[in-house]
Amino acid sequence: MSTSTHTFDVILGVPSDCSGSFAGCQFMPSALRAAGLVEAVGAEDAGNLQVVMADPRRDPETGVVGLDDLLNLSAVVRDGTQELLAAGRTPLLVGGDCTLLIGVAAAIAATHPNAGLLFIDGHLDCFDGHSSPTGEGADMELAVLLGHGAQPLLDFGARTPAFSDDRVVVLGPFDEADAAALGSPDPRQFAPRTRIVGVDELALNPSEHVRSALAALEAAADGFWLHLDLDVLSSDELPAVDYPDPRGLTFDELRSVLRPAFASPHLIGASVAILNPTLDTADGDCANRVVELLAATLPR
Ligand SMILES: [Mn+2]
Repeated sequence: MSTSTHTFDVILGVPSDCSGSFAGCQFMPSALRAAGLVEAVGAEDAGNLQVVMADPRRDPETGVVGLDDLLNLSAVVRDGTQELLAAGRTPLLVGGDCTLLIGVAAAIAATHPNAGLLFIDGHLDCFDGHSSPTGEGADMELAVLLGHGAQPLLDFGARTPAFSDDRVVVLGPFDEADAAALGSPDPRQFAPRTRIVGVDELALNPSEHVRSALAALEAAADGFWLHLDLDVLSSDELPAVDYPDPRGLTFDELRSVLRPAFASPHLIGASVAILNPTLDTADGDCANRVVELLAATLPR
């Protein structure tokens, strides 16, 4: 296949599942490789980090599931990412789940201290350990990066907040009202300059919203990391996710968001998370669609 691209030069798997019960996301890196990820991205495959979330219990102090495992995982992700960023590489991290961002943010603080974050997700991920219905780290990592949440997770970072709020743009959440009803803190309270474009608004003009997100990041930050939680897609488009919801984007809309972001000269790296291959078809339809999405949106 002559489809290689040069946006990313190395792929690193982070086979985590933050439920601590091996619910399936830990298979995402191997499922995407089987679907042709490495060839489609045209990057070196650096294999998987050695991470495991094996404790499904909520920490009694913080309410966070598998807190010690999550801290260990974050250190491994930080070290692995920092080594690549410090060497001038442009990595694509493949989760796993969104908790990988806690380690990524610590690596960015060390190597690109003024960088920002383009966070594309169907959920706000701004619960804390107590308000989260599940206690899973992937319910709360964005709040942690913005300086709100369980103290051990905040203390893990080299600085709090990991990202200044004017350097964070959130695209695609459809759960703002649901999250608020469940007691999720509104990130505008502790990170008022965070730009949040909900899915309905985003879907009206994805190209224009990503253009303005990239302009805001360029003005406020020196480079940016892109994080893509695949549950920003409607579950009609990509059903193999842990919390399926039809309210998300179409593939066509998401391609419009990703293309300019992947083409930006300010991109320092990216992560993609939340495909559960145990919920996919035997032929890996969803894994194939995710690889096609990347192949269709990376510049070549
Ligand atoms: Mn997420």
